[in-house]
Amino acid sequence: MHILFNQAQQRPQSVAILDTQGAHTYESLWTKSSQIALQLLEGRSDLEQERVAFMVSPGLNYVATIWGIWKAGGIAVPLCLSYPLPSLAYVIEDTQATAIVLEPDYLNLLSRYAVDNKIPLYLVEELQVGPVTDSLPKIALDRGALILYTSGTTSLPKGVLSTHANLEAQISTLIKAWKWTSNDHTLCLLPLHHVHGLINVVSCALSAGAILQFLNPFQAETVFSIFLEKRVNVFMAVPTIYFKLISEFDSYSEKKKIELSDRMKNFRLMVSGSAALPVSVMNQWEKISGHRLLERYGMTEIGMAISNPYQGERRAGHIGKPLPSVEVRLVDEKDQQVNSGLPGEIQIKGPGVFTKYWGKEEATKKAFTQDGWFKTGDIALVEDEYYRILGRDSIDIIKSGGYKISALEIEEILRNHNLIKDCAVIGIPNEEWGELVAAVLVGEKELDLKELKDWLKDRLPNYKSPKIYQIVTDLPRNAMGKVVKNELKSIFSTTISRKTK
Ligand code: MLC
Ligand code: AMP
Repeated sequence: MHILFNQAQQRPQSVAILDTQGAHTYESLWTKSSQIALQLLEGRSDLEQERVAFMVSPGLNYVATIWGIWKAGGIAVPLCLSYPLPSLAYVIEDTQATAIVLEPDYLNLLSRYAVDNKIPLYLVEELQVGPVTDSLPKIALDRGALILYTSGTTSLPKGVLSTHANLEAQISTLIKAWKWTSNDHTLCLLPLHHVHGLINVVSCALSAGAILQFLNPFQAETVFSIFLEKRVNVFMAVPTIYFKLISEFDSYSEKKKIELSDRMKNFRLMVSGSAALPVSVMNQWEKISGHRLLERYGMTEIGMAISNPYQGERRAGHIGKPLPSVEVRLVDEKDQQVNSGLPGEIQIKGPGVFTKYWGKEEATKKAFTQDGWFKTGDIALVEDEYYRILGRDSIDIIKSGGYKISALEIEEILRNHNLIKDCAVIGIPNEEWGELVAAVLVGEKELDLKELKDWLKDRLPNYKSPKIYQIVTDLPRNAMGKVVKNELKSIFSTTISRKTK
C-alpha cells in the first residue's frame, strides 16, 4: 500500500490522527504499526495473506492495527463493533482468521469463543512493544489486503476481498477527484467496517497527509462543537447523519445558528453517499451550511464509481458522472447496453473492482458478466450526462442509515424463534433512515414484541433489527408460493404499525 504509507515517510512530524488520547504524528503511527506487524509475525517473515480479524474502536489503535496487519503481509478483517457474538463468529469462521486483535473492552465478548476455537487473541496495546527493525516483508500490490462483509441477496453476508492494488485505485481516484491535500482536516464518525468510513475518509485523509480526527459514537451536538473549533474543513457522511444534524441545528438559538453557518461556509468540501440523498435534505443543508452537498455513488465491491463534480454543477437527486478510471454502462436483463435515456442496471469495470467473494466461487461468478463487468443490481438512467438511481433489482436488499441489510438474513433469524411461524422482512421508505427495516410476522398468540426485540439483541446488531412490526394471520403468496412483498408494503401505510417501544 505505497500510496497509504507515503506520507508517513514524507511528513513524519505532522499530525496524522486526533482521537480521545490526543494528537498522534505520522511517525508515531508508522512506528506503532511496525511494532504490531513484528509482533503478529512472531519471527516469521510474512503472514502470507493469513486473515487477521480485529475489533478495535476508531482512533490511532485502529489505524495502527490495520496498517500493522498489512505490513506483516496479512489480510485485514475489520469486525463491526456492534455485532453480537454469533455475527462476529460468522465472520471469523468464514475468513478462517488465524488471529484476533482487540481492545480490552471486547475481551468479555470474545475471550471464551477464542479459547474454545483455539484462535490466539492479541491485545492491541500489548502489540505495541519492541524495537522496530526493517525486517518486514515486501508486499506485492496484487495480494489480498482487506475483507469487508456486505449483505446481499443471499441470507448470509459475503466477504468482499480487495487487493492492495484495488484499494490504491479507489483511494487515488478520490484524492484526485475531490482534491484532497495535506492542508485538509476531516472528521470521521462513520463505522470502519465499510468503505465509506475506511476508504473515503480514513485512507484518503492519511494518503493525502491530512489530519484525521475521530468521533465515536456519532452525536450531532458534538459534531457541531467540533466544527466550531475551526479546524475541520472536509466532511463526509450518510444522508441520515445530515438529517440528524439539520434537526440538531434547528434546535439552536438564532445566535448559535449564525455562528455555525458562518463557520461551515469555510469548509472546502462536504460529501454525501451510501444511500440516496433526499432533495429536501440537500436543500436544507445548503441553506444552513452554504454548501451544496457533493453526492456520489459507490459500493463495497467497487469503491466509488460515480460522483457529482468537485467543480461544476452538483445536481440534486443525481449521483453524477463516472469517476476517472471507472467504466460504467447501463444494461438490460440480457446484459445488453440500453439505448441512451433508458433505464438499466449499472455495471462497472475498473482497477478498483474487488477480486472475489471470499470462499464463494459461485457467487463471484454470478456477480460478473462473462466479459468481466461487475453487476451492481442498482437501476439507473442517464439524464443529460448525470446518472440518477431509480432503485434496485432486489426487494430483499434494504438500505437503512446507509447500512445495507439483507431481508433474507433477518428472516432466517426470525424463523428460529419458537413463537414465529412465518415471516417476511421489507424496507419501508423513511426520510430520516432511507428505509426502515419492517417485519411482518405470523406468530403464536403468546408472541410478545418486547421480548422478541430482546431476543434479537443477542443475534443481530441494532441497525439490522426490525424497527416496525405487523402481526398477520397469513402472508400473501403468489402461485409459486413466493411471498408478494410489494403487497406487504401497503400494510404499513394503511394501518398503524406496532412499534416495539
Ligand atoms: C438505529 N436506530 C434506527 C436505525 N438504527 N432506527 C431506524 N432505522 C435504523 N437503521 C435507532 C435505534 O433503535 C436507536 O433508538 C437510535 O436510532 C440510535 O441508535 P444508534 O444505533 O445509536 O444510531 P445512531 O448512532 O444515531 O446511528 C445512526 C448513524 C449510523 C446514521 C450514525 O446508522 C451510521 O453510522 N450509519 C452509517 C453506515 C455506513 O457507514 N454505511 C456505509 C456502507 S458502505 P433508541 O430509541 O433505542 O435510542 C456503502 C458504500 C458507499 O454504502 O457508497 O458508501
Ligand atoms: P454497500 O453494499 O453497503 O457498499 O452499499 C452499496 C449500495 O449503496 C449501492 O449498491 C447502492 O444501492 C447504495 N448507494 C450508495 N451510494 C448511493 C447514492 N448516492 N444514492 C443511492 N444509493 C446509493
